[in-house]
Amino acid sequence: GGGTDPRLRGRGPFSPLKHFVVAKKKISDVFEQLLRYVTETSEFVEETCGNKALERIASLDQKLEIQSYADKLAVIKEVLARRHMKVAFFGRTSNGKSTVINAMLRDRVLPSGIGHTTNCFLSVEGTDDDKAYLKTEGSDEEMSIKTVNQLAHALHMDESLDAGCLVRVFWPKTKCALLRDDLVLVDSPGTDVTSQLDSWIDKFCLDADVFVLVANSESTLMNTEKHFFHKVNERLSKPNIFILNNRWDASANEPEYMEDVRKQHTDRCVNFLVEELKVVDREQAPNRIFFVSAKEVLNSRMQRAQGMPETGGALAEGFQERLKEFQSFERRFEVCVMCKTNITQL
Ligand SMILES: Nc1nc2c(ncn2[C@@H]2O[C@H](COP(=O)(O)OP(=O)(O)O)[C@@H](O)[C@H]2O)c(=O)[nH]1
Ligand SMILES: [Mg+2]
Repeated sequence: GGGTDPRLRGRGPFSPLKHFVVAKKKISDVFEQLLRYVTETSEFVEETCGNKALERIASLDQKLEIQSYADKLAVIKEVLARRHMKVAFFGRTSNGKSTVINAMLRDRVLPSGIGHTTNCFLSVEGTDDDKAYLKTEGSDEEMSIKTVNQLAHALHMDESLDAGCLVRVFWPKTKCALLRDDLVLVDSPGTDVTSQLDSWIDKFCLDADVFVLVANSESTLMNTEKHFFHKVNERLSKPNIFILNNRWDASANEPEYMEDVRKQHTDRCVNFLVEELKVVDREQAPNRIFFVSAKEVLNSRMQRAQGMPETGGALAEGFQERLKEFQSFERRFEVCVMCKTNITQL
């Protein structure tokens, strides 16, 4: 008990992951205890085997059986401790993938913006170190990064980085609650780069637990975006997919059309998930589709972190609703991640 677990800091009061972290800790403790008990038993039986007076306590078969329990428990303990969850973000260039990830991490971790588009995949994972650094594919060298601009620069300068390679960004766990739960977030170069679709799916998607399609609410879902998820769907059974209709702040400029536009997008997205991909049923679909402004959420969270008021005055009409919608996405997302980390997967 107690609310002092550092993994719980920085979470909202209703975060399902909070409960999950506690539950996982308890499960780990139970297995830890079991393992200790079995190991002790195993050692005791080991001793008795060489002792004539005690030989009726356990046979050799029983001794081996107990040893095999200890081995199994050791594996379970390891899996419980290590299980990384991988979340992959897709969508066309400039829809706001990097901004969504930054908003979720509550920090400008990844470079975003027109000039900062990269060809490679970027993963963000937590490190217990105090510093941020990156590793490029096939190298163990840790390049330290101090700012996002430095990261963007490093990515641009490194000509050995091919399209479709992976750069791993390590970010201090102390800075982001999500990273403390061993979540790995993968940012993709954009589904408009289609030539290597199949190899991408093999390399980055087959082991992803959750997919987030970052769509642009100012335009319609593109065929390239859909095509990508059709391909993923062929390879994985019922992938967990969320659709974020990002840049929804733009709708505030045309409030008279807002409801119509929202309904149009929603119908298309529901149709895509339910009829085309068949990954969720109609009742569940609304829990997978959200209208958000990642840019606003990131800005307000950064402002708040600096002790400034959350609404910086310059925010567009309807900001609070969009913020709430982003938060409900995060809650649904956390539930989804939790359900994937199931003890039955062991
Ligand atoms: N108005 C608005 N701009 C956004 C939003 N999300 C991202 N942007 C901007 O769109 C540009 C591209 O975003 P980025 O995250 O780099 O897109 P990516 O190529 O999909 O990773 C950046 O200048 C962002 O600031 C949003 O919700 N609303
Ligand atoms: Mg990007």
